[in-house]
Amino acid sequence: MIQHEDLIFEGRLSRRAFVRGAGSIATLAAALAALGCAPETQLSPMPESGADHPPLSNPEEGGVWVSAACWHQCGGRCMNKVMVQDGVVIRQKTDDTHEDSFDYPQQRGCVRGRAQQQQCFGADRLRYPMKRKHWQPGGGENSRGDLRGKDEWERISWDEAISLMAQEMLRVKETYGCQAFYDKKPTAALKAFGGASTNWDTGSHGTYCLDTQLCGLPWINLGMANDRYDMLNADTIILWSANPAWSAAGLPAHIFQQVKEAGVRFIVVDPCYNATGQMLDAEWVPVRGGTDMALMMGVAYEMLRLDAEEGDVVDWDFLHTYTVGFDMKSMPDDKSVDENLRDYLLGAYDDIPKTPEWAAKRCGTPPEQITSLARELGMKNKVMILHNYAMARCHGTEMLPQMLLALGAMGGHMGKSGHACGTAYNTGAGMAGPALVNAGSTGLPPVPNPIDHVAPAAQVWGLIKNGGGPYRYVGDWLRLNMSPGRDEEYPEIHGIFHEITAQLQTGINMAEGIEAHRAVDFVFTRAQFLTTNALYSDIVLPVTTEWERIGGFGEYPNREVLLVYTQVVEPLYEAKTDQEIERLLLEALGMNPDDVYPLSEKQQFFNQLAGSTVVDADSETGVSPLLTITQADIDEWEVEGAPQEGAIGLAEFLKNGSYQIPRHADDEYGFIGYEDFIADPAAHPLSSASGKFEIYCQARADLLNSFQFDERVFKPYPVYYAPKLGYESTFKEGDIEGEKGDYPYLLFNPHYMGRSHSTYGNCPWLREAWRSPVFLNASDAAEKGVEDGDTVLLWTKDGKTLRSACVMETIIPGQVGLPHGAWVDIDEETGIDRGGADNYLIGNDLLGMGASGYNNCNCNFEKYDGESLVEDCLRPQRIVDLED
Ligand SMILES: Nc1nc2c(c(=O)[nH]1)N[C@H]1C(S)=C(S)[C@@H](COP(=O)(O)OP(=O)(O)OC[C@H]3O[C@@H](n4cnc5c(=O)[nH]c(N)nc54)[C@H](O)[C@@H]3O)O[C@H]1N2
Ligand SMILES: Nc1nc2c(c(=O)[nH]1)N[C@H]1C(S)=C(S)[C@@H](COP(=O)(O)OP(=O)(O)OC[C@H]3O[C@@H](n4cnc5c(=O)[nH]c(N)nc54)[C@H](O)[C@@H]3O)O[C@H]1N2
Ligand code: SF4
Ligand SMILES: [Mo]
Repeated sequence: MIQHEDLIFEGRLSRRAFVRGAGSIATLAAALAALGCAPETQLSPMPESGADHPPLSNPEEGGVWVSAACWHQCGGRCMNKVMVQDGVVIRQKTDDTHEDSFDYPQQRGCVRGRAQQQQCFGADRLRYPMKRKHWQPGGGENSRGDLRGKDEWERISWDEAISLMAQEMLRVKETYGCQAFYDKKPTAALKAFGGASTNWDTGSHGTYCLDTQLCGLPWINLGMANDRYDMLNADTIILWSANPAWSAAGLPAHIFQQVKEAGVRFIVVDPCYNATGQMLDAEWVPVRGGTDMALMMGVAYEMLRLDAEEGDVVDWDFLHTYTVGFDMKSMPDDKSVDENLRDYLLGAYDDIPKTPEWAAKRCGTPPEQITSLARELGMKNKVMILHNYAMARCHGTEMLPQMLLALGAMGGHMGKSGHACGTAYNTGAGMAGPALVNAGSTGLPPVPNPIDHVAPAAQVWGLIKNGGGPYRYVGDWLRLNMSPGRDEEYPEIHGIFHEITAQLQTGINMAEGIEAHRAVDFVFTRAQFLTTNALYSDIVLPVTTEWERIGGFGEYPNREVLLVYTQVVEPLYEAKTDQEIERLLLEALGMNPDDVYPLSEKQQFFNQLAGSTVVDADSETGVSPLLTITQADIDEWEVEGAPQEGAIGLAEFLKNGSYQIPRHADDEYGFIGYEDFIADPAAHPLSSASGKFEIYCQARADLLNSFQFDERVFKPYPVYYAPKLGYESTFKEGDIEGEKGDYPYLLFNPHYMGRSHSTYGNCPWLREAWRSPVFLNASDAAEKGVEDGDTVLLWTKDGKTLRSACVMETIIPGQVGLPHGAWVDIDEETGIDRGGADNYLIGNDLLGMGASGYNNCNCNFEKYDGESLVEDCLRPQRIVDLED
């Protein structure tokens, strides 16, 4: 076993060297520094003043570069290489496999990728299985659930951990059935054992999860913007609720920079002048969180007015050929009401024309900017609307996907070069089109979850805490479709498993989640650190990082590259891989692990390699094998397989760490979203009932109305309504002309550069380089006597947290930004979190049709009169050391 002291970075790696390379202040502007910079980071000692670190004479002697995973849900996918010398990582670099150019860009990593070694070798890595001292199997009083999160830990052996877990799992299954297990994402072993109850959440894509394919958009609206070269053909790109400088770091953000340099104009529509806006010198159209529906309606109204007065703004031919429901001229056959969006905008049904002034009262955007956005979107301009989903992760935005679609269609901005209306999401931001190179599959058989209890996210912790109860089943978009609502009974949950996600930290309603954890018989978690899931558990199993595994492919690389990584070090301490853990558990449960995992991890990786393909116009299937694999390779790997011919040799691919397709402007890989449909709508119908874009969509309205979470009945076309939590509720009795209420500010949770959700939230380097403050508008702060750097108490009706203030002119007044994913740190006496955890402030409001609503919560803040916060990087990590 490798010893801790051999690996720990303190003393070997200079924190200052890292910070110098990465930029040191977590302001929005610092995002610029986070984009891929110099290809190599010097990690050999660079002594702090007064420190006594002996320099290595030749740090590279005997070192080997290895392709190292960067495996999180971080929005990018980049090359990461580390130099390993005697089992220790001494250097790190990103893609230098070829020169960087627009045609053949390097896949450069971001600041988080460079901190990855603190994930693998972190001082807070879990080293051995642990049991909570007062927990005993058997349920009831034995579990002392009230002590979860406060109890002491005991080191136990793997044998003891697995046998305790198996004993409890068998007991609960026998007594209550597997429905009494809860797991947000059950793994293959748990599903094979009988499955678990779970929950759904609108998560990443907000209301785009609510079956937008019924109105003709792709599933969760993915993939129908244009190839990156086509961005150069646009006059203007509107980044609507999108901040790729943070949320798609690595190549996508770099491509946007180059498109800007080529002369394309950018606009950002956002509550703050975000890092991308600053990077691209964009025009800022400010909008309050969760009020984009009002803004879009004001813009659409202005387009109609300008078209009537000046002509050539609205593309009526486009609307009447490719969409239904904009006006009475093209209504869908299945309509249930004779109403349409145009007449609604003009005020035909409620006597309220949706003028810029009407909109501005709600969204805060100056009316003249609403008019200029309308002009910009006119049919004569080459415009791309590229959106991300923050604006749809809001209460009251169920119909937002149809409203944005209507705006795009009014200007005819789909299916043509230089025009687009689609997403700028993660690695696909600005880079739409089918993948040109793909990994193969592992060959593992799929294992379905036999339990079909899926509660809404807002309700699940309450249901667990209260021993089950009635809920409305509506399916889960992750199974590709939601389902019509029906009444169900959520079972009494006896055991919680955390296997893959950071659910207690990243799911909403954390305070009630902690109570739910304290109410069950057992909580079993596997983790790399004492995550929030682990903190409130009974048995915690140490799991390896990707650096300690045989190898793999980062999920979701951009379309032009396939990245691969290989093992960096042997498993640290007593950590085991997820599959090793599951095999042990299956065996202890009296099952045959080979039924669930018939292939070794090595064979699975080999299968993925052998099955990798690259686009090939000459082949019948359109693809051919990526890799040349010889019999000698197969013998050396000791796996099953057959030799094959491909574009690159196995060893070369693994050493290089990627296979990338060089591009050029006129190559055959260009892509324009919806091009086929626009060329011939009858031959290429969309996924809606009419085969066209449905601005009026009966099927989607019927589905959403069947959920019945809300007494509201949705019209089948976009209509503005004030959600129970949103801008209107920051006023007394929701009266936006009246006085402000108890929670007068809108809270949103930007996905933060220094973290990937909660991942890296424990990383000291990143805590220092990307401090996690609360973003406040300067005049709001001044009104409360808060200055930059002051400790601020921030609260909602559901929780309280402390953060230091980052006071900015570049955030719309009334808006408060709390970065997503910071690790909670609750003072048990006061109940105040000192960690800045977003979900500690978000409650169990099941509003509208179940949108998680992170981005239009209501909050208040004041200067904190208690003890000031210390810098997060100086706060102790959650380290459990039972050896000494
Ligand atoms: N308030 C608020 N909440 C949000 C959001 C928001 O904007 N605001 N955003 C939401 C969104 S879009 C998303 S996608 C979710 C993300 O929610 P999660 O997927 O829960 O986010 P992560 O924090 O990345 O959690 C991944 C966990 O897996 C662990 N892990 C990493 N590698 C391995 C491994 O190999 N094996 C095992 N067993 N574990 C591993 C990590 O340590 C980490 O704890 O959060 C959502 N929550
Ligand atoms: N660094 C980093 N990158 C990530 C992640 C991460 O945790 N960290 N998570 C990844 C994942 S899984 C996801 S789902 C994506 C999420 O990516 P996005 O959906 O883009 O989410 P955010 O980055 O929170 O918000 C994007 C921009 O929208 C703005 N915004 C917030 N609310 C509103 C609103 O109501 N209206 C408008 N117009 N704008 C609004 C924010 O200020 C921000 O500038 O990011 C991915 N990339
Ligand atoms: S964007 Fe993601 S994959 Fe790329 S270096 Fe950063 S954390 Fe790693
Ligand atoms: Mo996400």
